Amino acid sequence: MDILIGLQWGDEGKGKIIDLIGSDYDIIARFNGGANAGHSIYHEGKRITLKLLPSGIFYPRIKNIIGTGVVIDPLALQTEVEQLQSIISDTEIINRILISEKAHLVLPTYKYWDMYLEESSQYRTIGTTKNGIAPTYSNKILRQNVRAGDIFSKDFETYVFQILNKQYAELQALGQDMPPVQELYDNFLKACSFLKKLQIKDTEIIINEAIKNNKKVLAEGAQATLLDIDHGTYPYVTSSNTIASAACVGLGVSPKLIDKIYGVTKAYCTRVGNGIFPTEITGSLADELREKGGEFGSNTKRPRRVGWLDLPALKYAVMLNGVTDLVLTKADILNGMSEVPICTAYETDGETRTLAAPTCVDNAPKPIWKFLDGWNCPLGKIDQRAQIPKELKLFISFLEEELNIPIKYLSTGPQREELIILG
Ligand code: 2SA
Ligand code: MG
Repeated sequence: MDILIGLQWGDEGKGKIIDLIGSDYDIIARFNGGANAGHSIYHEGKRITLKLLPSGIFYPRIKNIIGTGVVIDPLALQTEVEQLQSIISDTEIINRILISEKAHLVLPTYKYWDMYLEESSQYRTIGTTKNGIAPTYSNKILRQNVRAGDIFSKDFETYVFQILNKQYAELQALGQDMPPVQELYDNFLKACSFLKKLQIKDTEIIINEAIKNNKKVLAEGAQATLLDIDHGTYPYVTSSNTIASAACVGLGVSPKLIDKIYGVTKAYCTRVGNGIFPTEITGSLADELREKGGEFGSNTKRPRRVGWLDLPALKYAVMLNGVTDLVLTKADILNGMSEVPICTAYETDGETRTLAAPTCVDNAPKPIWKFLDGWNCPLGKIDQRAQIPKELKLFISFLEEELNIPIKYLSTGPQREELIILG
């Protein structure tokens, strides 16, 4: 099994890369996160953002698995599938989706918990996507939640009714605004009936059997390394493990069976939501970069914070994930700059570190900068290694030396064909 993950704070262009390399695979499987993801793909000239569906959904022969580690909002999944069916006029996509019977479901009250936690002054404001992700994983750990396979059980409706009413009363007591509980309950059950049309299976066995039969499986990460609940910039993280090793847990595959680990990084950095961002820039330069790069939340439309490439954090991400194949995206957005800044080290209290997690909130590290010459060549028009401008070649070789791995793919624009294979 191969794994593809983001090396920064998300939105590195994972969807595009999976869409491109995906045709080689028999199974593409999501292993973490939920409808908080926003993987953008250009399909037949249209930009489509996937939230819960794996990025292999457009290939008729690929099985798309929503694995055990994912939290599934039945309403969000129904909306996503139905919208996609209407956009691409392909009713067959439903047959390509498999769901782990062990994947946890997002109850409608969890979104309101998410809102409450974000908006109440007693709690930290993380800047979540308000999809109920943290409350779902919390209730999973508390062993109070329901899973996809439970929708067939005779007690399901009774249990959901009880848990919804209990949580609803708690939220009401806290003053949270919500639609009537009966409406939440009815809509949730309707969406669960829709789930029954999909294949809810023991996906870990399906994946392992496929690997045994020499089928190719790709695990598709959502969010990214620096948002990992354990290794990211806690508490400003998502509530799942996002790093490559989480694919083994989230899909039920032994670490012995992992081959390639694709790591995707942009040529600069973005982050959406709060938390430390050592290389962040603000003002008109930031606005320009944000506009040029289309750096707005794929689903929430939130403006993303922007900054320069952060090598100490990127080295940390490469180390945590054991990246074998590096993918560089969005170098085209930096086109036309006279020089390109890169943070090569952090200085904190007189100590300099070239490999570090950006975790220190009170005492933010001071970036040490290196400036490389910029390039000026519309990259979307080139399709061969030899045509890459020499300044970008130097940028690439600088990164390869620092990270000690080759860059395998250079993405030169958002479209599927805008990509150069370097290695
Ligand atoms: P959550 O909703 O509990 O997972 O939020 C916790 C933090 O994780 C961040 N997060 C994300 N960061 C980048 N992209 C994400 N997906 C969408 C996208 C987001 C969107 O691709 O654009 O539409 O805004 C994503 N999902 C979660 C989040 O910002 C919090 O910092
Ligand atoms: Mg995204």
